[in-house]
Amino acid sequence: MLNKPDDDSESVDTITRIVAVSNRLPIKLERVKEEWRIRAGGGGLVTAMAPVLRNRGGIWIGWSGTTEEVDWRDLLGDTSSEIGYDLHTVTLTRQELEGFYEGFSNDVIWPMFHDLQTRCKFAPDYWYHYLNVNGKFSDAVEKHSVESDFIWVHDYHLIHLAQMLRMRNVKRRTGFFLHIPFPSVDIFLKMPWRAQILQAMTEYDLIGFQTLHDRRNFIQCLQFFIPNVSISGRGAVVTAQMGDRSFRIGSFPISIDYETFARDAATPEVLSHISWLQRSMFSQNIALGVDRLDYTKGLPERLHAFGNALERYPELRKKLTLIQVVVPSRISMVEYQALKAEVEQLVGEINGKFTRDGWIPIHYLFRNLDRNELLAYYRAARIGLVTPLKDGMNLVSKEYCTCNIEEEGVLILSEFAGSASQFHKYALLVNPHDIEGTADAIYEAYKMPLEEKKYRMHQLREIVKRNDIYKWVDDYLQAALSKQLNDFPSLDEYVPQIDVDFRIKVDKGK
Ligand code: GDG
Repeated sequence: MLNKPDDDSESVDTITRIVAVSNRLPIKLERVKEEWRIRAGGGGLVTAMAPVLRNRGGIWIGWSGTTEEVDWRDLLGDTSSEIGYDLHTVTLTRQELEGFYEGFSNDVIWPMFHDLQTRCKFAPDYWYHYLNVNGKFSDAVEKHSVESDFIWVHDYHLIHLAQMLRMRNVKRRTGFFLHIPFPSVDIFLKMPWRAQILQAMTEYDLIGFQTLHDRRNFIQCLQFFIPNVSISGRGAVVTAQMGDRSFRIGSFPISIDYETFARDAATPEVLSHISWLQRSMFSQNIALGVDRLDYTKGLPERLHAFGNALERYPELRKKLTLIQVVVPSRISMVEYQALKAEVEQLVGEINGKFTRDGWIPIHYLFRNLDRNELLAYYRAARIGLVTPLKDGMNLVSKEYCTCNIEEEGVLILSEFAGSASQFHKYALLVNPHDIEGTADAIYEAYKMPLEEKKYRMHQLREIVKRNDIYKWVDDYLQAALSKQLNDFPSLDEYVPQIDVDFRIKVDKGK
């Protein structure tokens, strides 16, 4: 059972509604000439949260994705009624966005928590913007939620939310989930605002991490900074006691909707895409990388490893083609532009060196794929190359295995991806910094007997199937509230999720 909270906030038994809070709302906004278009967003978090929120009176609070001043009320009202839960926006100015999002979130916490502290820009201004915007989010939570709600805050942009609520005496039960890794104490010590960040995390009733490793790092930091903390319990969720306050700390590896991915990968549309792919490729053997443009994903290291494999194992030439999909991300930031240039230069060098007789070693795509295209690549690829320098979990590794329905693919996985804690026995684990070691793994995967490939891939797919996104939600809610997904009452009849496409005229007066 859950420890009784030390304040008099709502008992867990009476909580019937979830309020999800994340930096971005689960919608995609597009301005097309004089119109705003809103589409329901995709992605793991939306898939995971939608069943908890939809038709259960749930709420999602987040930034709309634009700094333009738009009156969202009508439009979001319509969208809410279609998707089955309410959306509320937090508006941000350009300056706030730069300081809070691009600055503190993405230039301090993101590199620091991925062990890349030399990339951090510790600008004092960022910190004040971060606190200020967390304050804005807590205003929105106070305004739109009631005491019997459970406030589920997602990710590193909003670490201070529970603390701000408590400071304003807004009584809510709160949970936090960190989607990215948590660093070791030696790295965390470098953070100028380390004590404040740590203290703010302890203000939640439940803090969730992706892996036991992240949870251990966090607990070690707590014990370093807060001498009177004691930890009790065993298993995935333990209890921390600090004076008369207690809270829980757990590990909850996030996942994907296995059934939907596996089903969609088997459709005729995906199959026809695969035949097109195989006709247009010189070689039948595809190695695949799918990553957001980010320096944590190990893109240059992977390209070096592929080039090294072609160099040292000539039999791979004309036989193995790498398709590298890079999804544009944070492209306004200088370091991301530099990374793009580096990746493109490397692709050019490797292709320039090894291209022969119509075979091009690396097919490089810098864009978003549509879903069927992505699933076709996953299903067709004989090698999945997932080699981040550090990753909270990495959903691509899970999607690749799930969609590889012929079970003839091999997953090459970085030991620094969170998913390695679940996949270590059946993937080929590599240190992404070890160029020759990764090149050897590519060759090993290429040469692996079919029987062994099938055995390994089957085991990997079983792991994802048993630990899907619904189990993740259930485990988190169980730890937070001793409830499961089905315990949240449905207010209405089930309404299937609709891919909404709303339009709103741009008000030129604003
Ligand atoms: C953060 C953490 C953690 C990619 N390309 C396309 C596309 N995608 C989708 C994939 C996948 C998602 O993007 C990427 O998720 P990851 O988990 O791999 O990475 P991050 O974006 O860094 O996510 C990470 C995650 O949060 C969840 O907690 O696992 O560690 O860093 O779902 O499918 N989707 C489409 N076209 C593409 O071209 N449609």
